[in-house]
Amino acid sequence: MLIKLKKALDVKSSEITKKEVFLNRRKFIQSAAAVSGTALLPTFVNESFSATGKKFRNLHKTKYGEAEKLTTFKAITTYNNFYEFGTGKTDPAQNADTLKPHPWTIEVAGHAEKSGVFNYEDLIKPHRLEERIYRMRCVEAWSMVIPWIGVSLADIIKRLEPTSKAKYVAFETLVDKEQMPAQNQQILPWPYVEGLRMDEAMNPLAFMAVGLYGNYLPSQNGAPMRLIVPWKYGFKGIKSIVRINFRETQPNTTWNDLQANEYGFYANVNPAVHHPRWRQDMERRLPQTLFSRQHIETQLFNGYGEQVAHLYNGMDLARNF
Ligand SMILES: Nc1nc2c(c(=O)[nH]1)N[C@H]1C(S)=C(S)[C@@H](COP(=O)(O)O)O[C@H]1N2
Ligand SMILES: [Mo]
Repeated sequence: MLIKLKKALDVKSSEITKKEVFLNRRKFIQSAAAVSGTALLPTFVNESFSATGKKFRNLHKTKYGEAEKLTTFKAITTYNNFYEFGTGKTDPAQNADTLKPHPWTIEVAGHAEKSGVFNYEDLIKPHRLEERIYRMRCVEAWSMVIPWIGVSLADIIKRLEPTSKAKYVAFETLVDKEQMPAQNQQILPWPYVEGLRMDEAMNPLAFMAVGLYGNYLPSQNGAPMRLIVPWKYGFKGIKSIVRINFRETQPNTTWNDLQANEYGFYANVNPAVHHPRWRQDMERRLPQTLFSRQHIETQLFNGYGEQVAHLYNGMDLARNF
């Protein structure tokens, strides 16, 4: 049976008066301990993952993005979309210090052999830690080049052993009004949810980021772990993930639920398919200055077509946008 993780975590110590609440909390702690202690998770110790605020060590450099000019750390960490902390671009950097990314647990549910509640360290640690420089393109027509640290999403998924029934994988962000104050407002339906078709999730480019510029993810960028799908618009890159659910049917996604005619499930970067309210064939590469507007042409699949175009063979991308 899967534990209602959020219920247990939402309980403030001042509210733990009823025996029932106390027992639920105990149950959660025990089950989390049971999962993290079992043999299914190799207890491979990699100090580079210890959550002490130290820089990552043993980083595997990859070929991804070698020739790219990086966006500044300042722009990457002060111009954000993370509506759980407000809708303004500078709100996340100003407000996200209420997030407590350590300790962190992730519930794995649905059609997989290894379901249950995982500690963040147990989910991430067994995998090779890589640096990958990816171009990121927001649906609002700005873009950045970000040196992410993280692990291959396919590696994580393989270890969770999805069954043949798993055709999609869905992700959910934390819901906690104290850690994410803008969740007190009905800006979006919470939790923020996203998903991928299984073959998209297994593509070698799909990545679970845990850091950037050699350090842990700043909270405003989705600590402690967030999805990176560089050939899709930024909103697919769901932040601060607490749940991974292997499904037989296509999951709901936040922006598609909200405005289906503007935001599709696939959300592949496509200069030929415009958003109803603005064009998608150009983008502003951040940071912009007065002297350099940095307007550049948007590329199909954000320039990653060679690696991902085959996933959409035979699909009409203007219909499946
Ligand atoms: N939980 C959550 N994830 C989210 C969002 C959000 O509002 N909430 N915004 C998305 C959008 S629209 C973009 S462009 C990227 C921005 O990521 P960045 O701030 O790290 O550049 O995060 C995505 N992930
Ligand atoms: Mo976005």
